[in-house]
Amino acid sequence: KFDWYHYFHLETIYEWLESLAKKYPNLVTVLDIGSSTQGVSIKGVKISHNPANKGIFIESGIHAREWIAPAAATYLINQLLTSNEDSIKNLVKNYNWFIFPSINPDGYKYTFEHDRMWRKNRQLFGTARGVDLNRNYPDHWNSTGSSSDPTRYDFAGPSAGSEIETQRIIKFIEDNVQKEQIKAYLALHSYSQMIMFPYGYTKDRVENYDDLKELGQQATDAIKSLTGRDYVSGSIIETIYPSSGGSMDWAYAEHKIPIAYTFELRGPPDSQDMFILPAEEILPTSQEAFAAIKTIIEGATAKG
Ligand code: 0X9
Ligand code: ZN
Repeated sequence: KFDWYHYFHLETIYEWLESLAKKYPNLVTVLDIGSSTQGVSIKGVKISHNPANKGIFIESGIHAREWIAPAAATYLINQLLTSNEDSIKNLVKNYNWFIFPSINPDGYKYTFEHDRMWRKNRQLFGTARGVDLNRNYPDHWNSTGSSSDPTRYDFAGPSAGSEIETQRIIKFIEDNVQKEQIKAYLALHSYSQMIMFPYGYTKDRVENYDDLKELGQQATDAIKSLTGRDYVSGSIIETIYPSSGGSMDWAYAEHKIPIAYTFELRGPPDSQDMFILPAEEILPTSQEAFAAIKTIIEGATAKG
């Protein structure tokens, strides 16, 4: 039994993905892009109706403690597969979706078993552990908003792309970006209620800044009318803070994937632990994420 009223262990999420492939054999394939540092598979699904369609790649859970992100990714998968709304059916008809709910499986498991507030992967560095995988990508690596200190939460790793989890994603994108015509790279995080686009490392504006800003604004408007929540849209550096080595910056810069967004979903109303979102908020937060993604993809489709 799977739902959007509880947070689930990695194994349960993976069992659910497998059950979808059985239930929708002509539409859903489970993808296993290889194992993590500690030998756990990084799994996702491909939802494809027509091999010739353009692709949309979605990662979540790069930060282990942001539990709402994998939950919202599973909600997206479920909407795409079960909705009777024409506009949602069209999203499946017109695009191939590659959705990976937890691209840091070791970290995610660790937050269930040992430390709810763990963020990084579980690689060992002497007595310290963990690389912030969202600082490890080979684009302006460790230039700003990251650290060379393995004890810190924003440790960029010993070198660019050093981590197995990073290498798995890089290889998947490299192998598939042309073949699958991947046009969008979306990353799910929490908490700040933001819809962000490149870059994180510089204030220089990307070439399609105006389009990304406009689509981001439309997405925040969609959320506002759905749940009344205020989200803010802009580039990473102008909304949240400078940071380098993020996956989305890499996908945009290295592979020219033009539609690139990082979503910061909800945190709790007031708490010391902003990553601990009450389970009652999984559904509305996932609905917000879905509305934003739908708005962005439909808007990008209209722009051509
Ligand atoms: O610090 C981060 O990685 C993200 N914020 S979080 O609270 N979820 O940790 C936002 C920054 C995203 N930066 C890049 N993609 N470069
Ligand atoms: Zn995050």
